[in-house]
Parts: sequence; structure tokens; C-alpha cells
Amino acid sequence: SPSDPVTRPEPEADQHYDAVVVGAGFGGLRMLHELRGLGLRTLVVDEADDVGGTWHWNRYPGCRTDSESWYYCYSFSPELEKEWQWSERFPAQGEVAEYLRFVADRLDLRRDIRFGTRVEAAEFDDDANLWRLRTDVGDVVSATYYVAAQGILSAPYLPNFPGIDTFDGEVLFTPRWPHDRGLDFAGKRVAIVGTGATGVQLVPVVSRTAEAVTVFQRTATYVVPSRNHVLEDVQRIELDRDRDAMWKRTELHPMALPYPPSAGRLGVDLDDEERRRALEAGWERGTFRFMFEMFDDMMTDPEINKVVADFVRDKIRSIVTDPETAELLCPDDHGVGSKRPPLGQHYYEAFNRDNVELVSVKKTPISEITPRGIRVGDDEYEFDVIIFATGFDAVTGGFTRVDVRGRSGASLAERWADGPETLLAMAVDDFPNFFMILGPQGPYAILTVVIEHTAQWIGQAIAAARDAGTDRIEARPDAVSSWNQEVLDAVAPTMAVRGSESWLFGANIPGKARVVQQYFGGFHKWLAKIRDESAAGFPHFSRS
Ligand code: N01
Repeated sequence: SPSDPVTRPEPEADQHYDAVVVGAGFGGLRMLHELRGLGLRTLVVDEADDVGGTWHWNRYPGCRTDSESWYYCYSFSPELEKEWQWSERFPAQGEVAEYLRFVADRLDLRRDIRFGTRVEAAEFDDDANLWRLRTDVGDVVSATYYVAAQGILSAPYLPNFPGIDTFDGEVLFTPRWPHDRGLDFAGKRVAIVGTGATGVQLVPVVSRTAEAVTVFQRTATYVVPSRNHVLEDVQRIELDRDRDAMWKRTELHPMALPYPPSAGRLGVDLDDEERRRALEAGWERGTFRFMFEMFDDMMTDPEINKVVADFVRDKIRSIVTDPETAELLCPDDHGVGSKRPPLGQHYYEAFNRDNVELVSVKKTPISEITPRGIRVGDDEYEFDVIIFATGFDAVTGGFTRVDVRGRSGASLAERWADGPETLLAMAVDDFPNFFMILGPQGPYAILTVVIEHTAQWIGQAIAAARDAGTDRIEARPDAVSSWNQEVLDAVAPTMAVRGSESWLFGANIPGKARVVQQYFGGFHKWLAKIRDESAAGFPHFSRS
């Protein structure tokens, strides 16, 4: 896949640090700041040539957040919050990347970051009580603590389409969008493969400049309007005033949103007209709140879920003028909220343009990529550009891409072959002094808020070990098993409407164990648990 060349640093001689952090995105930067505060000599390593993580790599047309800007940022520093002004409700990729560069400069983080370097392997040396990490440029870095901060969406997934290397035109892969590519497609016939959150953002923007766009859709999803808008000064003043209270509210919410934690009503208690009115109001408001503040029984009662699904299908039919296209865009094989809902900005409307065509590859899949284009059954479609928006080996993939080996010599990938197991998404038994930011089995919630609490908690765990006169801390196996059980129990009541066909269950990667990847019991419950753990002196960890 196309990617940009980065300037590779020369390998350095043996180097020891108190802590090494892999990844210089939202999580890694926050962790570096926390570890510095503890006085730990810390090195951050990142494959990219700048900070940003996800926001460095995913620079495809239309890429923007689906969390509102006022909480898609760090909360630990009132100064940083005052100095930075977001321009939109859902900022575009460039603005988020700029924000992270601003934070890195403002906190002088770059001097501890080594760019253009990928960590390939990490092994725990039990006798020396340290991690040895090997990079692709040949460095060996050792550290007492190792924090993996690759995040949940850092291992891109490109299906193994036959003939993919034979295409004569330009191939673009959204998570590795070349920095010098630009976003213009004038005069080009463009294919977009994939209609997850990435495809949904691409379609309206690419179709503005391309001569023709053909969207290859395997599974239709429920796309909710984002209702993005520019932020006015008056809104900023209000948001500033509310800031402390807002962060407090995120702590009580199952998704870490600063909004009421429940709809406060059951769909089953309302009549048809009351439900319809609620749904119309929710659709007008848009965003995730349409789903999560609709009816409290939407995720557990299949009939109520169907009411919401029918409403969205009717909206699609009312927006898309060609009835055949509208039907293809209507999801019919999973419930609302069973996949992470993409937020759309004129997504369905884009299919009313003369230059946009939809091809369903559900019954007849893409059989091959040819020198001229894409073959589906007997039809060959011709293109100048093919854009793959086919997702990620999500949640575990970023962590297991590194050959991490614990005390017993077994790797994380081997350990998680039948599904991930962690303690509260941050630690794993047999892997002493190893922590993860946004590890598997973490809350399905706003990630910037999860990162903030995780980085603080990891700092507290390390500080507690040091206070106890040791530099060793490891999750207890029984505690890992019991968190695993809680994760499975939490998702069970939602299975009736959930299905298991997305990355949330490992279902998008051939051969990957189909096990829930995140914790659906609520961010607020996870937060209470991690706070109890630190307040009690980390009883579910051993220190020898
Ligand atoms: O990836 P996806 P994504 N033939 O896995 C299709 C976050 N995110 O990058 O559904 C044909 O959701 C696949 O089809 P199917 C967000 O958390 C956030 O879009 O498997 N098609 C699907 O349509 C999101 O959930 C934002 O049947 C094939 C698509 O490729 C997560 O990232 C923006 C195929 C992959 O969709 C992942 O989203 C973007 C094949 N062989 C992403 N294989 C924000 O708004 C796969 N597909 C912040």
C-alpha cells in the first residue's frame, strides 16, 4: 500500500530508560506527560514522522471526528484548554493533527520522542526485571516499564483481493493516505470500497470533485446525521463556562459523554405517536445521541430496536430519490447500534448526485482487481483510482503487531488467540510492568476521556509500586479471569439485537476469534472499578 517515506534515524547503541512508550498519538503524548511528572526518564517511539497517531495517518478526504471537539481533547490542563480554540463542532483531521502538534510543542514533548522508528519486538527479561525492545532500525532499548499506546485502530486491514497489484491506475488506502496526494479527483473515475465510518465520510467529499464515483457496499449501515457546524464565539463562551462541570458529567456517563446518562424512558412504555415524535427530535439533533438517548430498551428489546431501525430506513427512503438505490442503502441484517454507527454529513444525499453510483457486493462479492478496475461476477467496472476503506484489525491488532513476550516467553498474540484477556484493559498477567492505553476489553466510550483516566491510573500504579519499594507490578491471573467474565456478561443482554458482524467482535478479520473486543458495561462502571483499585492500593496486582 502507498505510504510516505520517512527519514530513518541511525540505530543507537544500547539505551536504558525508566519507561518506554510506543505510539505518539493522543494516548502516548498524554502518557509521556504523566511519566515525566513522576520523574521517570521516558522515551516515546513512533513509526510516523510526527505526532498524531490515528490523526497523522488517516488523512483521507472528509476525515473528521465523530466526537464533539469540546471533549475530544485533553482535560488535565486548564491552560491548554484556554489556549486552544476549535473551529467546528466535529473538527477535520487537519485540525486535530494541528491540536496534537500544538500540545507536543507547548509541553516540549518532542525531545523525548523518536520518530520514524517502529518497535518490532519486546521481551521481558525476568532476572533483570526489564523490557528489551527491538526496533526496525536495529536499536535495542531497555526499560523498566513499557506502555503500549498504539490505540484501537492502528493496524490497517486490506482484504487479500486477487489481482490487487495488477491495477494500472492509482490505488489509495485510507489509513495510509500519502501526504502529498491532496484531495482532488477532477476528471477521475473513482471506486470506493467499504462503507464503514471511513467510506461514509469519503463519499460526499470525493464526489464533489470526481468525474464519477462508484461505491462498493457489502453491508449497509445506519448512518446518523452529524449536524456539524462552525463554532460561534457565543457557544465557545458557554462551553468555557461549563468546562469543569462538563468533565464531571463524562464520569457518570456509560459512553463518557457529557450528557444525561440515560434516555429516562423505555420505548415499550410509549405509543407509536410518542415514539415517532421522540425519533424525529433525535434525528434533528443527530450524532450518537440519536441512538444512545432514544429509548433505554433499544439495545435489549428487539422490537424497540426495530422501531428505531424502521424509522432510519424510512429516512433513507425519503432522502434518496432512486428507489432501488434507497433499498440497497437500507440495512436489513443487523440492529441499530449493533455496529458503531457512522456519522454522516450529506452521506445519503450524495447518492442523488448524477456522478455517484452504488454497487452492492453482498450477494456477489468482488472477485478480483483487474488492470482496468474491479470485477464483480460477470461485470468489470473501469476506474482511474481505487480507494480502499476496508477498516482495521481493530482493538487487538495494534498491540499484537509487536511481538511482545512476557515472563514465560509466550507472546501476546498467542495469549489472545481465542480472544483478548486483560485486567481492566490496562494490564495482562505474565507481562509484568507492561501497560496498555486503550487496550482490549476497555470501555466502549469517547476515547479521549478514556485515555485521560488510563494515563493517570498507570502513573498511579507505577508510583504505588515505587512507594512500596519495588519496581515490579503484575496483574494477578484470577483478576484477569474475573474481568474477562465481566466483559462477557456485560455484552450478553444486548446480543439479541447486536449480532456479531463487525470489528467490535473481531468479525471483520478472517480467522480472528469472534469475541467481544470492548467492555459494554459502561464507562462509568469501569471508571469506578479502576478508582477502587488504585484507592485500595492495587490489590489485584502482585509486586514481586
Ligand atoms: O472500517 P469498518 P472503517 N469486500 O471496518 C468493507 C473509526 N472511525 O475504517 O461491513 C467488500 O467499519 C466492510 O464491509 P462489511 C470508527 O470507530 C471513525 O470505516 O464488513 N467490502 C465495511 O463496509 C469506525 O467504526 C471515524 O460487510 C469489504 C468497510 O469495508 C472504525 O474507525 C471515521 C471487504 C470497513 O468498515 C472503523 O471504520 C472513520 C471486502 N472483502 C473511522 N472487506 C470518525 O468519524 C471489508 N469491507 C471519527
